Amino acid sequence: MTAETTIPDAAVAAVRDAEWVTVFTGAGMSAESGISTFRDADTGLWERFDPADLATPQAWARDPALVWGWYQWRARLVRDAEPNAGHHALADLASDRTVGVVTQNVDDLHERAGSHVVSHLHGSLFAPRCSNCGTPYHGVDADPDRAVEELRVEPPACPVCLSPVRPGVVWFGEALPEREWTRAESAVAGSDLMIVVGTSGIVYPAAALPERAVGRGVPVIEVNPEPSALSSTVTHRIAAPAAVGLPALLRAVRGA
Ligand code: BV8
Ligand code: ZN
Repeated sequence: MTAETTIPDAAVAAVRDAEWVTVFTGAGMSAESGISTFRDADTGLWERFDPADLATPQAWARDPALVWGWYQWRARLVRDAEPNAGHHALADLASDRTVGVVTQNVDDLHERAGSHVVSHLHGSLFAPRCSNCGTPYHGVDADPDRAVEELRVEPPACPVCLSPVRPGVVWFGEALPEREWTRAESAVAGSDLMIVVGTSGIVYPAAALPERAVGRGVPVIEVNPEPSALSSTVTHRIAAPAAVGLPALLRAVRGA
């Protein structure tokens, strides 16, 4: 992407006028931090680890060590990664307006860049809990740095009821945590601009949030190098990667 990323003037004006921005992000937000997305053909996580095998309650029931090992491996990749210029631009955007991040991502890169994350719709790699009694698990054996090379790692046992500890993420077929979903709905209902970054817009009910913003007459700006399932719905598109498009948008808003 060349230095002169095309930023529509109307998108710059929409950010300048906004007092409360909801930023809705997906896996593409973390791609330039070296974290694979789910559906990009060449690097997509899907290609190496079939979602039907792993990101479901059925996989967990069938082979908890394989599922636990995969999430521990992913947690270590995130721990070894850094927020990218896109994460930092979003944190900077909040210096002169209210910005709340609603993310589908299970990494902590927004937080590490300094953003206020209103909602982790699909949970977090860093919040393991008991698969039976739900007690949060803080044992040192859940430390991603302890993840071993091979994929299969036996999950720890809950100290309260001895059931296996599971990843703190939302699997396909599982309901989103009530609190996270309600906080995301409130953010979308109250904000006067939405910026959508790095999502293919095919995972529901999360993907319904930009549609709700448009339905409220709120401008929606999409930052994605490729068209997505949301592209026909959004108000403005910035066809650029997050770490290029978001800093360029911020520079344009600041009149740089
Ligand atoms: C549920 C955590 C019901 C785990 C994830 C209709 C209504 C409701 C549900 C459904 C429905 N239709 C189908 C369903 C079921 C399902 C679903 O939506 N399936 C899809 C595949 C069709 N939904 C569910 O199962 C949800 N639960 O509905 O429960 C229920 C209700 C009551 C009681 C019981 C049950 C739960 C979904 C949550 C699944 N968990 N993650 C884990 O991480 O392992 S979803 C997973 O996909 C990630 O969270 C990821 O974020 C998310 C979405 O993918 P994207 O983020 O968009 O990433 P993707 O790779 O697809 O796209 C990347 C994009 O980035 C691309 O556009 C690319 O161009 C762009 N990009 C690339 N590089 C860059 C970039 N952009 C910017 N910069 C770059 N550098
Ligand atoms: Zn327990």
